[in-house]
Amino acid sequence: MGVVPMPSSQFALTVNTLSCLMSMTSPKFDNNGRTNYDGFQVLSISNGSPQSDVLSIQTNVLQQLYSSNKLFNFMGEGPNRIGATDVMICPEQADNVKSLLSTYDIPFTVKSANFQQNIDSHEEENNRILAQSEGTMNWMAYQKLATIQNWMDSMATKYPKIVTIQTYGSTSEKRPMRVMKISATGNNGSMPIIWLDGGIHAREWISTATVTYIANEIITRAVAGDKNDIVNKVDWYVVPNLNPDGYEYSFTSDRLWRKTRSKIANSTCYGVDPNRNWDFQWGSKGTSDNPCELTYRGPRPASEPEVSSSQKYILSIKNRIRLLISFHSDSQLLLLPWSYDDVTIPDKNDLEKVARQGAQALEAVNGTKYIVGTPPKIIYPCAGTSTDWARAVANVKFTFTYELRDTGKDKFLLPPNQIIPSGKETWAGVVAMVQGVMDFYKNN
Ligand code: 0X9
Ligand code: ZN
Repeated sequence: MGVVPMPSSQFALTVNTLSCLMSMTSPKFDNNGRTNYDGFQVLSISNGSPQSDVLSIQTNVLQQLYSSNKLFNFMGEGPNRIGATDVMICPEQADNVKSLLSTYDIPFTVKSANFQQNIDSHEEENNRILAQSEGTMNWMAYQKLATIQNWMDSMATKYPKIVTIQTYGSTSEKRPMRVMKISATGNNGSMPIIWLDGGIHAREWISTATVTYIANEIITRAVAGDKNDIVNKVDWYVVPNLNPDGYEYSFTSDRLWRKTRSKIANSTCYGVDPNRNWDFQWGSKGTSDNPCELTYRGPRPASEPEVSSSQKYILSIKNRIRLLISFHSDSQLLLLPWSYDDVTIPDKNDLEKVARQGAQALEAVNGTKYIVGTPPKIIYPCAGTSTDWARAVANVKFTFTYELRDTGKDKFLLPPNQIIPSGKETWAGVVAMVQGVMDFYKNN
């Protein structure tokens, strides 16, 4: 393929002159006040082969389009190093962007000609299944926040010796921050802790669904008197919704909402990326200072009550935490520190061994493949993440991030019939990781 030289300054001008009449930062609303993506297109832009000139030009073009933000909103968080990058374009700019990509020989396909239709059919399917269960918890569909909260309470009521719920903070919109503690030996505060959290990013519904699936597995086993070490030799601390305001908002108002819902001073935009807001390496690579962007880091480290209360709570139990896993989607990755920059941790081999055991056990269930590595190497650097903070500040040696299903087909609109298969395989992956970590501490 012919290599088109990259006229950077000239190109920047081209990008700046493009804009959406209704930009992503002031989106359209339907009659019910919900954000509407009618006519928005999704393009899937192939990433080419690493090292090729085409890739660097493409990365450059994408980077500039991305930082001009008003143009379109990435379905992901920016150019990925793997697979394809999905971008969303407002109707007014679709032709312009497509011809720009063609000019630079960047291959793309139109993945959706009207993204609102994809959202609508995903929602109709989920609502149809939800209607059959009338607010009772199950893993056939993505559950509303209230259903998840009620389920947590009902587990604690039913199995008070095993399950306890603690509220450790409250959100910008005054929702409780809640952790479910599961302890087969009775929550006496002496066992090593496995920490799992989901829903940091609101729209990544499969993360919350998978985390509750796993919690349910543990409870079921504990109730049945399972004698396995993963039930009896550890306590599980599970936060299904680390960003409850955002989760609720993604159900009621904007299916693609990612951030918290805090009000930002001097801005019309809301919310902070809670996975850029933790107080370690805050504000460095892969973070934005623009409140209207998806990766807005916030006005200061741990500005979000969701993050500051989680930090405080994790610090209060840090000496017992042996393994901390944050769940996101998508791309099927199992990530280890550091994410803030391409810096190698000294005990990389220990973490990689555990991650590989996890990925292998996960794959053995349904054949689903996960890539193990660090964010800067396989996706992009990003600073202020939960798992970097837990490792650096809370001194937890084993911290990991799962990017769950899929590899790009449906992304955040993952069909509900994948919740159980995802739950089953991820549970197997987590069990293998807990065993790996327990083996490590037995021998060290
Ligand atoms: O950008 C992110 O925050 C994560 N990807 S996502 O598509 N779910 O938004 C990647 C974060 C990876 N790193 C750590 N959490 N440490
Ligand atoms: Zn995420």
